[in-house]
Amino acid sequence: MRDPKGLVKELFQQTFNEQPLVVCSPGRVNLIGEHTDYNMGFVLPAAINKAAYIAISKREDNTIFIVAGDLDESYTTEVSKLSYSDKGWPNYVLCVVEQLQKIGKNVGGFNAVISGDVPLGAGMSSSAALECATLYGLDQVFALGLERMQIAKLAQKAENEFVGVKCGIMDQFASVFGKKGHVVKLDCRSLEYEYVPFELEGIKIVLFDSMVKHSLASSEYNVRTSQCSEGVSIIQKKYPQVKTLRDATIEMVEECLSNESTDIYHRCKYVVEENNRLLAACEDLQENKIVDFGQKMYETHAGLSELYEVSCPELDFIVECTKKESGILGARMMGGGFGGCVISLVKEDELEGIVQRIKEAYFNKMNIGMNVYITQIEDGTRVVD
Ligand code: GAF
Repeated sequence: MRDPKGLVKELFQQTFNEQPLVVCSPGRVNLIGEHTDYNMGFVLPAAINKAAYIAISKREDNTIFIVAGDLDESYTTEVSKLSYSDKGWPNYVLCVVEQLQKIGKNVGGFNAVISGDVPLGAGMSSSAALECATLYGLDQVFALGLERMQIAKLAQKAENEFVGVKCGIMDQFASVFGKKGHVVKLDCRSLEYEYVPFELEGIKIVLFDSMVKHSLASSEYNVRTSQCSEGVSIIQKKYPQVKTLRDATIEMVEECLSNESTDIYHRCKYVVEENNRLLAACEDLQENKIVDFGQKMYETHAGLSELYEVSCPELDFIVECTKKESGILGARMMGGGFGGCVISLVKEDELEGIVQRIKEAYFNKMNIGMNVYITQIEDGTRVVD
């Protein structure tokens, strides 16, 4: 694959004969705290060294001219009459223009070239990355005066309304606020956050990409958000102070939900346990107990697979393979589920053999060639040279 930064820059110069502003916004990993964001709990993501790139400049008229660097395709529409495209890809740019218009930040016409190296559909938030890059680029060229938090929120709204997934704010937040060498402990209720150093001597964050994305992914995501709300409504009858699952305890879940539908009980139990697990995992990190941290990643996977039921045979198989490797400290499915990646913590000196064995086992079992990404934690949305 071509370096996406060089690609957008070069293609922009060739197409529009001028120098653009180039912005990148990364994909993310999440160490622990899955499906907790829309339940107002905590998450522990980080921005990584795979990102969406946009080369952008203002036009004098009202035309939006977008080029997809990787597809050799382009799309034009008018700012005053935004029309979405059947091609799909231009819409990730247009949906944030629409969000800006809704809050009275009217942008004029612009030229843009987009590309990126965040694998699509692998659960590393490629769409959030592109939406955040576009918002940041528009903010810069039209001097809109947006704050980073506003960018993350607008991108989340675009995803909710345009893509139709009632996602929380984790992905957009991580992309915008990421910091090199750190994970972000984000409280999704108050939006207060703390950078926690995450540079573990001799350990790499490795993603094993299952290369599958089952079609259930977005519909089941919205089912999970509703099941959590239903659980909250039941708990509230006895405990009116519980506004979201963040406010519920395990005891409340047992008392109010264990005789309700098994699905609701299991979903809520997982979320409350996961939030507690994340808080304990952060203490592990502080005390440098990385083995305990890794163990909690395995517990998260079990919860996501058995209680939250968002895993799939491919992800479960990869996690089982990781358990056979003494050089892997912890692993679990990452993101919304039903495909995408398994995130793991791997000892660097055993990395090569481990990757080879897991790839081979996965191919033998599933007949699928897997991609493996060795990630680095980078800064969030930024202008690049
Ligand atoms: C997806 C969503 F976009 C996030 O908001 C989050 O809920 C995640 O799934 C699960 O933790 O990435």
